[in-house]
Amino acid sequence: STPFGVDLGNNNSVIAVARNRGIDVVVNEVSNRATPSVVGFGMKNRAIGETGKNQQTSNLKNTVTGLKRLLGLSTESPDLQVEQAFSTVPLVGKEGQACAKVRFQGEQQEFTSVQLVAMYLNKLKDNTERETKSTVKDICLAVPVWYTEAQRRAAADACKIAGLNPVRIVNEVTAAAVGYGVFKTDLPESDPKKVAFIDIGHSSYTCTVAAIKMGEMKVLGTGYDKHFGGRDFDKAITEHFADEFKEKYKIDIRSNAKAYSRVLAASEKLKKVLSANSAAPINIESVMNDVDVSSQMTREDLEELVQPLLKRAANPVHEALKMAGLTTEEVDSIELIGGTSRIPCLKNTITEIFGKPFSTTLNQDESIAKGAAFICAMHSPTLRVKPFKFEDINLHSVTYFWEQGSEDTDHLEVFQKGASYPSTKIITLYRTKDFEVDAKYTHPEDLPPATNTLIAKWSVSGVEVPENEESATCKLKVRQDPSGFYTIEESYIVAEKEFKEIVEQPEPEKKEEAAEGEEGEEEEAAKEPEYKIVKKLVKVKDLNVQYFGPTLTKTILDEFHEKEFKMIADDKLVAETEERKNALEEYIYTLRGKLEEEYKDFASPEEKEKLSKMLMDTEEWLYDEGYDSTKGKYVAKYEELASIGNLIKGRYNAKQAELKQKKNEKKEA
Ligand code: ATP
Ligand code: K
Ligand code: MG
Repeated sequence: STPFGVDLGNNNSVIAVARNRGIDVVVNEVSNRATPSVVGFGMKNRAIGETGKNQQTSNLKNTVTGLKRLLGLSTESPDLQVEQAFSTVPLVGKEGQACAKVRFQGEQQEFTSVQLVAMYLNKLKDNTERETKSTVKDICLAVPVWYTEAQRRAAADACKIAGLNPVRIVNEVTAAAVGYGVFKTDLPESDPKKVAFIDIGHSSYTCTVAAIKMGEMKVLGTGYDKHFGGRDFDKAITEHFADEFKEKYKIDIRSNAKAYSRVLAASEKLKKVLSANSAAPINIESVMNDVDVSSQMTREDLEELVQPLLKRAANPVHEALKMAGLTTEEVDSIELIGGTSRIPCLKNTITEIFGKPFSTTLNQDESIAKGAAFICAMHSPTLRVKPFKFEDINLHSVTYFWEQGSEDTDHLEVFQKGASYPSTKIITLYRTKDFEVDAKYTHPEDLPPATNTLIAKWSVSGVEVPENEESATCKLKVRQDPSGFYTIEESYIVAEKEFKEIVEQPEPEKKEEAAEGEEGEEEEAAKEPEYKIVKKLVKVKDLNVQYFGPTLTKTILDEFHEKEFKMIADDKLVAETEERKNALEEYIYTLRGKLEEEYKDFASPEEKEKLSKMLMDTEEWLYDEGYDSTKGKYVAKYEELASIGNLIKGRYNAKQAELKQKKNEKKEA
């Protein structure tokens, strides 16, 4: 399968693939290099990506946005309220999971955040397979650095429902930094360069500081503001105009979802214009109550409006630097990515924070997806990529707990905040029976509110105490894996075994001297090497490790997978039905036209009369009963017309061929 990297953006997503020639961004069905992160639900089918975005204003109540923010969000989380404020779809809870409530295929339905992201990923996959004419199975998915274990697991589950194999979940900015390290040709060989990467997107702001040299990258520190992005700028502008329009036109767009959403869209546009111009207009016809609104904003107005936001830009940078143990002076280079980093006052703010200008080596919009595709390729058994080593940084200390046995403690902080991952540790426990292990965040107070402090539970079974021993020595291989998941990779019992080992004889130095007199003795010693008995710990039995964590069970994954592919089949059938209907309609018009022109001498008057009537009847049917019919009926009607149409066409074509031949014969003569 083609290595596939996805930058799942809250606003739009970028996909890239790795091929022999390199890493390419894949365009979508309308040749855009980014696809709106939108899932819309209709009477019959879903509209995902571009089509969903196109239908958004006319289908606000059933168009789900903010997929990435919803993913894996618990209903207890205050962030659900934040997202509800940006969403036009009611967000509800089902068994603790955030769901969107929509009307689909004529019924009220609820879809979990994991299902929604799966729908979207499936669309991206489908698009990539079509564009690259290859199959896509393995995926490296980029997610925000602030995703918790539960959110990362939800991301992996969404991939699985979409029929994808998540070979790695990677932090977005880490993926961009990998891309930087892989493609930049002038990196130092030894003393690594310190680079600060800043990503300001639609909904969040991240600063990641990394040490990079040829073939190697290590994340040193990360800071973020989860609620700082382009959408907050849009909201500030919209709220400003909401007040202005209330005063000026006596209309309250806040009371009208559609009006508010139109002003929001216009505000985003205005914001973008202001990135390149010093002033920009806003004009919306009949925004509500038949009122047309118009106004304008200058770059200074905007800057004034977003002052409270700009003040928050420094904190994530300082946090990242603190974690990295670096000062702004020690940072060699600053890279800005993400759509919102195009805003001039934000650029100035970043420059002020560091006290130096930034570079633009990376493509603002595509570097995350490209880095992710490269990482996916690193995991591919078939594609060979340039060797590159990289390590990310752990943001939360994690402690593993067990029921105390004969060891002197019942827990151990295994992974520290600020340590690098992937990383592996071995824990030794002395057990007489099967046991359980829990992993928990060490400092719940550092976590987003409503995060479950329990990361996972494992039950380890198969423990047998070896003969002549009091307990089994159980080894646990605990790992923070490349995706950042806290795991127990394996567990096994070890026991001391005795081994006979040859004692290495030091090469006798006095060989030459001894050669004279004590020949006999020397020879005998060489023939029979000396042995010693050594005791070694060896694995004597593998134990069963069963994981219980925030993932969906196999049964539910299978159920969701099945549902998803049923919806895909429905979408496909709707698209094909529409296609056949259009084909029928078009055939009626062309055939009618030709019957009066080029075919007119090739049909008998009876045929003409019969066919004309059929064309008229079918046309009437199309606008009446056949307006909303089945694919089969459209095909049948088409074939009915074509059986006569093709007969006439055949005669016409034969005549044309005959004329052509005559012409050629004349030429030759
Ligand atoms: P996130 O990373 O937060 O999940 P995302 O990856 O979808 O979101 P990006 O694609 O990096 O976000 O950026 C989208 C944001 O950038 C939008 O809010 C958009 O309005 C903003 N944006 C794009 N172009 C410009 C511009 N020229 N000036 C100002 N803002 C812009
Ligand atoms: K994006
Ligand atoms: Mg982004």
